[in-house]
Amino acid sequence: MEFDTVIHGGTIVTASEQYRGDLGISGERIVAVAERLDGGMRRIDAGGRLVMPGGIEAHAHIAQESASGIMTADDYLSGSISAAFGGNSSFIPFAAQHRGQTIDNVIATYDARAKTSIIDYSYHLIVSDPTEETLNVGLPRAFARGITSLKVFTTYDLLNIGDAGMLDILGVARDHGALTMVHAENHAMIAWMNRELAARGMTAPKYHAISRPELAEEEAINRAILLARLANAPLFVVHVSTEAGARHVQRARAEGAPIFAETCPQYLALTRDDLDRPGMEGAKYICSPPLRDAGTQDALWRHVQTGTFDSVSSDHAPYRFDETGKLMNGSNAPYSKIANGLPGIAVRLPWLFSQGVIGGRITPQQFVAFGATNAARIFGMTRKGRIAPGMDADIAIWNPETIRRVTLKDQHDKMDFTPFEGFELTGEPEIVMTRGALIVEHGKLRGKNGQGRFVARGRLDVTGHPGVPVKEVALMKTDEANS
Ligand code: DUC
Ligand code: ZN
Ligand code: ZN
Repeated sequence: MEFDTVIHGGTIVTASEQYRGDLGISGERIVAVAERLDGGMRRIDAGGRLVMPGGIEAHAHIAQESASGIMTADDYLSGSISAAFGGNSSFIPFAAQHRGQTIDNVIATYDARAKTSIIDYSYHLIVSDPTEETLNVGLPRAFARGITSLKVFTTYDLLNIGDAGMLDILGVARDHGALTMVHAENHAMIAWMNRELAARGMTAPKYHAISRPELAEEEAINRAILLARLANAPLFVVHVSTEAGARHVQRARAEGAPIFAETCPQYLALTRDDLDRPGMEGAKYICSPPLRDAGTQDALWRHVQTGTFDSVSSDHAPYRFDETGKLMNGSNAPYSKIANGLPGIAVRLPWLFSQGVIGGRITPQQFVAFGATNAARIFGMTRKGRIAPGMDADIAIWNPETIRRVTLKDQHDKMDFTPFEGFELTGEPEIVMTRGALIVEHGKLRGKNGQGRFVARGRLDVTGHPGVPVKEVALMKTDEANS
């Protein structure tokens, strides 16, 4: 067989194994994996390096207006370039519905914005207005188009859909094989803390972490899981930042419920002390849920290691440290008026490789699973996230030995800071491909504006997750069948 490209001499790493081998690529697909492959119009020598599936960034905010109207600094061109330099071959940013908007209109808006992406993409919807039209027309149409996941919020005045709205959405998603994702923090607890802090004049950035107690996440994750159980629907808990929240996920999974979850590098690498930097510097570290403490980091690492989390995502939410972003409400704004979110799409995988694999905390196989394979499976990217014949040739070749310090310039995004500045990282992606095309080669951008394609995603397969039947729902169904 003649190949367009052969990658030879590397160590192939998948989510389950690691072996010396060559890869043959024809057109956009991997067509052969063998101990040795000759030929190839182009031969890439991966000698001594790790040949892995290109990363899938399953949580990023790109060209997205927040509910209060702040636009992210990155658009699909800069966001995808930054993702590619970080070892990603595809990503799934959010397409956010604001109240009053139809889902068709939201998708049309993001289709126009995403045209410049250099890597393949899909969207998770954000649903903030679960009207009859949204539930019965907009969502089914989006699912049919292959947009098979959506995120809801239990907090923020303009996004919180309440328990009833969440049950409605869980039911519709379940009926269509789609996956509901949740940002879980208790709205009333946060509002109460905000009032208590304001009454004491405590408005500096460091109070952001105080205003969103760990209890607020614990309660809302528990509640979201129970609502999902009642609706007999799968649920993906995003950006878990607390040990207690992770425990709820762990327990539900052990009981067989189809509950999935992620954490993010910032919750493993940074702490609330970062919010207490001089002046307004702490504003750079405002994200929600907030940064916690060193003890929580250790606990979250244990949950990464023992399988509570399916992926480690960046939650790239790029708001610059100026009047277009963090300081939109002034250079002395109270924490409650500062945009929530940190950038990190380029640093996610290098950081996880360095701290996880080189640091001896996770295996290279787990790294591949957290960075690509699990997201492909859960979010229905059926041709991505694995190295096997027939899969898209989405490949990242990693040098496991390079040592670098994180700099803003190397992020290739439109930000004016990185919260990971100066971190020393070992290992980096040297070559990144999407569907057989080089997009990054030894620090040089090869990908072209618009080269990325929309990926229609499949339904979630919940085989192996028997669920936890709710007695009363079962009784209702029995009576219905007998009537
Ligand atoms: N949730 C996110 O997922 N990202 C940024 C802020 C937020 O509330
Ligand atoms: Zn969120
Ligand atoms: Zn996010």
